Amino acid sequence: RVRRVVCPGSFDPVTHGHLDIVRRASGLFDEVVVAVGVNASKKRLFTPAERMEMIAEGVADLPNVRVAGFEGLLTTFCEEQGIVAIVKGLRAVTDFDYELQMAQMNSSLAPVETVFVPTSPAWSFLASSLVKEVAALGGDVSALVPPHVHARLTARLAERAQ
Ligand code: COD
Repeated sequence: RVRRVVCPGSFDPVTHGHLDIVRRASGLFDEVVVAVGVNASKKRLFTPAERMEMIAEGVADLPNVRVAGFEGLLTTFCEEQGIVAIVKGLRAVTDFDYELQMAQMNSSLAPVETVFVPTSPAWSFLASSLVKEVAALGGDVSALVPPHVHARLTARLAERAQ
């Protein structure tokens, strides 16, 4: 049986922290779906299509990884796609409370496990929101995201500043 898992998130934009988790999941499981949550009510810097393109470029060398969008409940997506587990990166104990709550809620909704992968120490402080904030204030985030993401981020922030 194919072990298909999902790495879900907003990925606005994808960072080295996300890509590290996806890469490690691709080594552990047969197939990985990186699923971009499309939640219309939230304000995002990038559209779902842009976020998916940036992820696709970042995982192009991983043949067992594909990118998808999902709307609504993650567990519904898992059931539709034959996904057996949700893979989440854990940065610190502060992530744990909320992630445990979501894992338990999700397993009450559908027969899906959650697997936690500890973040690499190099990326433990990384969050898309902080990357955007620092970049918007002129800080150098080029070491925190892949070059193609950095280029798009710089361009989008320049558009916004006009
Ligand atoms: N190192 C390691 N992992 C990281 C890092 C890092 N530096 N940064 C992020 N991650 C991992 C985490 O596992 C994180 O969960 C994931 O990447 C995605 O991060 P974000 O910030 O892009 O995404 P979130 O936290 O906004 O995504 C939340 C979901 C979309 C997964 C969640 O809201 C969801 O499942 N929504 C669907 C609706 C639903 O089913 N709701 C009920 C939930 S019980």
